[in-house]
This record gives sequence, structure tokens and C-alpha cells, in this order.
Amino acid sequence: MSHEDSLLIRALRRQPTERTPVWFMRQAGRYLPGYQKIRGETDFLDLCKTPDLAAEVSVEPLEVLDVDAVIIFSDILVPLEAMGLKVEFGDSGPCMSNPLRDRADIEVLNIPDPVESTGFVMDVIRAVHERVQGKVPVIGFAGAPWTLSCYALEGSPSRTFAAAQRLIYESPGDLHLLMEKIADTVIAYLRAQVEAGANAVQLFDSWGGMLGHEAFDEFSLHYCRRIMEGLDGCGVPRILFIRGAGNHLDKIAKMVEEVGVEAVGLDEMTPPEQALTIFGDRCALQGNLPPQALFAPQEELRRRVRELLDAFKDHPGHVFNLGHGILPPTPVENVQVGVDEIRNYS
Ligand code: 1CP
Repeated sequence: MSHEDSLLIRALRRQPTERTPVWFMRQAGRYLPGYQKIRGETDFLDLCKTPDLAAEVSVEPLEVLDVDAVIIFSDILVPLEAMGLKVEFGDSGPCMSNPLRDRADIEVLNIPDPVESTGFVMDVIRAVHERVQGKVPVIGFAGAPWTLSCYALEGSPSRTFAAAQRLIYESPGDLHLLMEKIADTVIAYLRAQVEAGANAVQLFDSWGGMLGHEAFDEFSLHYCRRIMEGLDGCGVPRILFIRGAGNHLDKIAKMVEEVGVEAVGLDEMTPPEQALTIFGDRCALQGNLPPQALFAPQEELRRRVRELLDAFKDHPGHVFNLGHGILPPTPVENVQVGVDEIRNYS
């Protein structure tokens, strides 16, 4: 099978498919036994940098859940390390021992060559292709400049990302310098993933929704647009996910139309009817079951899955997904029940 004919790629290109394809955002991870076993023996970044193990973890959801795509196992913070930040993953999430403190720190950051500095990610893509042998497409990804700036300035996960939020008003020129460098890095990084064989790429702006409405335009949407434009002509569908952007759907739809972005991921806060009205069939839509719904009793879960499929049934390019990543204590059987209901829906 050519990847162009796969269910997922057809849906992303808004061509009719016999059923709704499904893959999950952050589908690998702590709820899966194979992942837990490997993580018990391997540091997170070492896992990202060992293509054979990373490929094994990437394809585990395919084997356990029978999803329609593999998302490569890596993390959005990988390119920040290549830029010069010291990234570590502790029990409470990622942290950086040298967060950016002033303009000089930003000036010395590299715009790395993606193959030289993060070639292991391209090796993971090739190793995944070897394992899936054309059965499903392989999805690459990167973090958007605003989300990556949040971590680079804060140094750790945060409820507020105050260091980045403050820079918007205190020294926007410094923030733009940082975001320009990240944007150039991400464009080259995603292009290298496509060259290595990624059949679609997703851009995550997980913290875009925390910005004020003007700051959203200038710091989230503007840089997402730059990256989407920078990928123009790369030959694979581009998926844009900006979490918490329900108040900005009109602006996102306008950008998507102007740039020709193939697909938008919806978070669970966005009512499907609203997304359908605003986006129409300008792009494929991916979403948006709340990840928490996977804790519902199984009959209730099946009902919610059907309800969501009903809501999107007239859209030519719906891809079933969660509104955000799978939560660590999620029972694997419930995820399987969700996939089963999608497969049996007609
Ligand atoms: O299967 C997959 O989906 C592939 C792997 C994947 C992806 C797409 C991982 C592995 N991370 C990501 C993207 C990512 N990483 C995002 C964007 C998507 C989102 O909004 O969830 C973000 C914000 C991160 C940053 C990150 N990495 C966090 C969040 C910290 C915070 O600020 O709250 C955490 C906890 C990680 C670690 C991580 N990355 C991936 C996994 C499986 C884990 C858990 C590591 C572990 O404890 O074993």
C-alpha cells in the first residue's frame, strides 16, 4: 500500500474513506506495559536517542490498539537541547538546568542542523518504517515556538509560564529573537523528518491558549503560520494543534485557508458543532474526545465515541483523536474499547 492511499492520509486530504481513521495524541506512554518496562530500565532522553528502542515504543500502540498511524516516540523538547539548553526529564516532567535569563542567553543559541544534531530522530522514523512495512503512515512532530519558549524560559513545567508571559510585555524584542530562532530550527527539523520518511507532521502549540488575545496573534498564531508556510511544498499533510484556542477559531481558520494547512487538531474544550461551522471543509479536523472519557464505564464510553462520530459524520476529513494526550492511569482495555467502537461504526 502506498501511504497516499492509507486511511489517515486520505482523511487528511479530505478524500472519502470507508471509515474514520484513528490515532491518539501521545499514544505511547505510561499507560502501556511495554513502555513502562523499557522506561524502568532506560532514562527518557536515552530512550529518545536509541532508535531501536524508540521505534519499539512507537509501534507498541499499533500492536496493542490497532490504530491507523504511528506517531514517532520523541518529545517536543528534543530540538531545544540541540539549540543549547540542558534538558532533563525527571519524575515531575521535563526541566532545564540553564533556562534563558537574558538576551545574551538567547543570542548564543544555535540554529542547529537537524541531521547533525538530532539525526537520531530521523533514525527513529526509518526504524519505525522498517517495522510497519507500509501498513500505516508514520507521523512526525515538533513543538511550536511559543510552547518551546515557555519551557526554555521557565526551565520546568508550570501552571503559568510566568517567565515567558512576562517577556511579552517587558522585552518583546528578546522574545521575538528567541521565537525566530526556534521557528527556523523547527522548520528545518520537520523538513528533515519528512526527508527521513514522515508521512505527515504535527505542530503542537500546547500552551497557545494561555495567551491574551492580542498576544495570541503575535506569539502563537504568527509563528505557527511561519512554520506552516516554511513547510509549504514538503509534500505531506501538516496538522496544526493549538490547545485552548477555542476563542481564536476564526483567526485560525483564516490562516489555515490562506496557507493551505491540511488539518487542524481540536482540543476537548471545542464543541464539534462550532468547529464544523467555522472550519467547514477547509481542512481535515482531528479530535476531540476528552482523554478523561476513557475512564467511563465501557458502555458509556462507546456511547460517547458514537456521539462524536455522529457529530463529524458529514465532514469529509474527520480523524478520530483525543482532545489531548492519554492520561497515565488510563486502563488499556478502555482505549481498546474506544478503538473497537470506531471500527464498528457505520
Ligand atoms: O505517542 C506519542 O504521542 C509520542 C510521544 C510524545 C509527544 C507527541 C511525547 C512523549 N511527548 C510529546 C509531545 C509533548 N511533550 C508535548 C505536546 C503535546 C501535549 O500537549 O501533550 C508537550 C507539552 C511535551 C512536554 C512534556 N514532555 C511534558 C509536559 C510537561 C508539562 O509542562 O506539563 C511531559 C510530562 C513530557 C514527558 C513525556 N513525553 C512523552 C512521554 C511519553 C512523556 C512521559 C515520560 C515518562 O514519564 O515516562
